[in-house]
Amino acid sequence: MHVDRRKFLGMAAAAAAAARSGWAQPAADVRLEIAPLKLEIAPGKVIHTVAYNGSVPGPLIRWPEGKPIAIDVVNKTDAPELVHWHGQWIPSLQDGAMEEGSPMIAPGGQLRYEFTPQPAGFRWYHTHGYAGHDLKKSLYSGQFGCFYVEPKQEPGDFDREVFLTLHDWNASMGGGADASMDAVYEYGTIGDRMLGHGEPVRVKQGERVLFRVLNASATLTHWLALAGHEMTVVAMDGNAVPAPRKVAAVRLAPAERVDVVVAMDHPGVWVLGETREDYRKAGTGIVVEYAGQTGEARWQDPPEATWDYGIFASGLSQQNHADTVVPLVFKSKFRGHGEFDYWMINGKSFPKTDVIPLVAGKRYRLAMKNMSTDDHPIHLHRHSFEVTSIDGKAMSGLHKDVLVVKANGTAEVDFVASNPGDTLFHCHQQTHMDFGFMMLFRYR
Ligand SMILES: [Cu+2]
Repeated sequence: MHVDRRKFLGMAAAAAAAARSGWAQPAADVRLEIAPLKLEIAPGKVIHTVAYNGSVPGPLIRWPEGKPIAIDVVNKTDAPELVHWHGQWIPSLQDGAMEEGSPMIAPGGQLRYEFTPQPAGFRWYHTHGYAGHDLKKSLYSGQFGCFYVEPKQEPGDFDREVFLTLHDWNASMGGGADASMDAVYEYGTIGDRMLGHGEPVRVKQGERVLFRVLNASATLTHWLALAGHEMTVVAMDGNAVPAPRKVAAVRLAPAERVDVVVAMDHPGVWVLGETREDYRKAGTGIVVEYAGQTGEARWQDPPEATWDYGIFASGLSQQNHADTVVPLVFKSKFRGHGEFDYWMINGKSFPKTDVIPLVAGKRYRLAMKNMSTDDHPIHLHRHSFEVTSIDGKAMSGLHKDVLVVKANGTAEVDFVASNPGDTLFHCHQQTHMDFGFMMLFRYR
């Protein structure tokens, strides 16, 4: 279903008229309050951050596909804010990205977002503010939450559903292997606690548990495994994959989601955590405890893990033809020791990147070439795309809204211009998006 722009504007005008005349608006379906929070992630370890409704993650929003929702957001911080509804096909002004024209919410102010959640699946919401050198702001903070858009019919081949969010805390600038700088962190959490300091996920033998996992880190890619178990990947970025596969570990770049099903067939107390020991020690993990089992949570290294999106895709047979190919070349500009690099798309940094005009209804192919030594989890707003090739290998049927384009690699994704309005494209790595790695598509 396409969004009717006139209808949307009409609703906004009616709301404005109501406000002027002093009528009370009907209560919103959801209310989010953005406010400072002291978050204790382990005894004595307190993070000073900003979050939604005093919790990390913010409240799970679960809402039927196609049913309009009204969400009031109140900003109780001293900086302008906004909320982006990641992965949803909604109008630019409701999308929560200032680059697309969505309004900011002034300190002390309030804004009602109104849209019709779609498509069904695991989406999320988060601030889309600028952090720059302030590594406490935007996605370095606790401003994120899960948004599950319920399909009309839930396949539901599982007994228990668990949402997990990964986040990294207390960022500072640090040196990478080369001379370039990036964010480094003191702690990691799944949910609001470090490994060993929160409530375990409690399961029973014989259950099939569906984990919906979001990497809400501002900059880090995480690898995750459940000791003693394999996981079947059934969806990526909330969309069912054509070829569900069993894997020993999953890789999640910033903003990516996976839905994995685990057959609980190995009783014990286990660690579901980062595959790398230093990250587990920093806190990235959670305990999974079978009923009736006690003792110290156990970890086992999974076999050497690799990540290949292609194994979850279909072959070539259903591949569509794109009307227009848009070449995008990613490069960095080293700015000296102790400073973040600048990022360029086709030789230009945002806001000087070209605005690319689209024609509604056409199918576009983004042909991306990463000429840098960093991976880039690229994200397209307000649309989903189909991955059509990675490093020259063609594929079809894999629908996502974030895709890692590997260092010195290539990738192609197709999308149909089916949701008119300004559409932001950017790297979801905060130090990249804040330093030039953004551009806009525009169509009416
Ligand atoms: Cu990037």
